[in-house]
Amino acid sequence: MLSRLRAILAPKNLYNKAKGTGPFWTSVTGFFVLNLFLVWLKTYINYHYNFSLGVQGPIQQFLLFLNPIPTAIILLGIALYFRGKWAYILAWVMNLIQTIWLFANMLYYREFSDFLSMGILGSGSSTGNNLGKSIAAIIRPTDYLVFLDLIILAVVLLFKFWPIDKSGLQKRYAVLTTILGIVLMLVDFGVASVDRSGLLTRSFDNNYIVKYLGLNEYAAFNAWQTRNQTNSRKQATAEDLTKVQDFLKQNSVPANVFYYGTQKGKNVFMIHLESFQQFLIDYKVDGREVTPNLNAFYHDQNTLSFDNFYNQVGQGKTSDAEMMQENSLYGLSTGSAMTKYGTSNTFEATPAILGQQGYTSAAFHGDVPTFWNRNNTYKSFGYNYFFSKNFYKDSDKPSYNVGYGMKDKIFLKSTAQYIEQLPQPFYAKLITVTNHYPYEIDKEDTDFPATKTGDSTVDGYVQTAHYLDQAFGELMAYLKQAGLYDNSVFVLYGDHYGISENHKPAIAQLLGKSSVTDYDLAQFQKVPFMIHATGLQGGINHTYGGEIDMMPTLMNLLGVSTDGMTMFGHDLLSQQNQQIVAFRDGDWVTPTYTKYRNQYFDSKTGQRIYMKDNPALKSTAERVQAYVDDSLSNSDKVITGDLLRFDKNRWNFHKINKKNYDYTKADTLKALKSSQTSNPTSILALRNGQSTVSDYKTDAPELK
Ligand code: GP9
Ligand code: MN
Repeated sequence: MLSRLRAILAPKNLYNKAKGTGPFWTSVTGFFVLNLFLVWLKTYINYHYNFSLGVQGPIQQFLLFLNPIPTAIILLGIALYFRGKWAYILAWVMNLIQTIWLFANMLYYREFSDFLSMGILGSGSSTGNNLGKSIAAIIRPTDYLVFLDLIILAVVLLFKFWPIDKSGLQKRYAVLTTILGIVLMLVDFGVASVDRSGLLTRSFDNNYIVKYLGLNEYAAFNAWQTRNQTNSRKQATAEDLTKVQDFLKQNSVPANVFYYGTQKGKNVFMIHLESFQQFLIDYKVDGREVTPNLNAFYHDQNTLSFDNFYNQVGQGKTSDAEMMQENSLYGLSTGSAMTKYGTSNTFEATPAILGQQGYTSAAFHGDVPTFWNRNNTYKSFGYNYFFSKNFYKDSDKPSYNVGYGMKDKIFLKSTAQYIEQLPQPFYAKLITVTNHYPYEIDKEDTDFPATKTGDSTVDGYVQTAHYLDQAFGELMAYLKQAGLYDNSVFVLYGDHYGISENHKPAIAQLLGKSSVTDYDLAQFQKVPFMIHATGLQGGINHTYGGEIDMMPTLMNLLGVSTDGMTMFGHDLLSQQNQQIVAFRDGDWVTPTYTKYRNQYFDSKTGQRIYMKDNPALKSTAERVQAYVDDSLSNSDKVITGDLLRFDKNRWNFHKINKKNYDYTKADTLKALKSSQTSNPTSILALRNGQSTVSDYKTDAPELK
């Protein structure tokens, strides 16, 4: 049997023993061509089946077909410079390297609708464990097929079915092959640049780079971009900051005098609703409200509820939402800014600003402190305290955890012991996590019906959202009991989508539509933003905005002057708000037009509109796009150039010294304790040390 196979692959009569050469397909060149075909084939198949690149028209189709070839030629072509078995081994290894990159991106894309960046890979230690957990859940057996050829080729080579061509290729042919690869790459890039100008300079979307240039070029581009960021810090000057601030000044809007300062001095609860989308508000399954507590809160007359509020995150997901919420700076298109710049950069963040107004600040999260580099970034943001998982009793118990961290009900109940010790006024950020992909929930934690779209990653979403809602309800009941309700402002926001665009049929079913358009997908990026305070004049507010606008809106309500602050958002209560919502990839929404995936829609009707028959769209779109591009790139400059380090004496802000912050458990508990006498304004101190923890009621079965 084996010898038959061998005979078919390398028939003796075609094999020249003296020269050590056989038929073409057994030669080094033959092996190179075979690997080239295989790498192209699997990449091209996956372009169609695993990535949604939005390919339109024959030029893009052509580029998609072509773009796996140039780098494959260059990489596999390295083998041609070698002789004998090394040539075969190297070709195989080059196939393997490209396949691993393809495979990793297939999995990553399935969940995040984006490609892996060096930033994400570089943040491996801070996000790796949880990322790994998600990947295990999304892998499909057929994914491994990309390795099938490698296994077969390895067997064929190991058992010598493939006779080694010892003669090798003449050097000049190897060089010519490399040149061919480079020429094809330039052709690809040339055609791509005609179809899409500024592809690399304005690249807000990794999908574009892959669609036009290919997966390997994307990797190289991303690595180059990451290196540039290191250099751009070195090159940045104080003048760069002045330019950014001039741009911000030109686009600034005045606060709303009716609201300005009405919440001065109150505690602030910043409640981060994980993966929570706006469509969940008032949504029902089998006649039951998914989120009755949040719905009541949303419709409360003392709640300002924004119903045209969009998430604006990029690859950094939660961390981008936090970056916007705390700093009014966008995340980066190259991966989490908190992970890459959180440790080293200078920030002028909300906790630090409020800290200088007499506030105590604390962040609470039921996950490990390293995730998204929070343990370092929060110091740069000026958080006095960071209570992460290890601050909570039994937090490692398996039954207390699901998905990415502690179950919300247990987590929020466990925060009470620390909240009651915070000197007032305080700024407390509570980051929930149970409503996180893949939306797992233990049976005993829910009696809520799953949806029946048949998409297993979607159907649990309403159950975990319902659980989050109950946890929120319990927290609010406690805060009322503990006397913290009336003197606090509650800010609630959803950080980003819960259901990615990869689940279109399920999304259509959830929305009760036969199919979804790109306009629907843009709408699907809406998340809740609510501000509630006793006595606040509330109502449903239709102003268009996004996460970037949270900080200025809050600052004005608290009566903290925003003059001189480097913020890219605008107060959503300002009557002169321009209402331009920028997405991280350069798309945008305004009350009139929506640009999504390079298509334009009427924001009110969802009708697709075309520039050629609509001059009004053309002029507006140009103006809006220019603003969006400037806004994103100026924000990027602030982060990549670490420009706030130059912000000297421009306004009344004192820089944070990260060394003054310490989140170890022992020191945190000590500091909290001594604050009870040095600044006795906490609920606990005001009650002469009588704890409120027993006021916290939860129906969490794990705590029974
Ligand atoms: C983990 C949590 C999840 O700590 O904040 O982050 P995400 O995956 O949503 O970006
Ligand atoms: Mn999140």
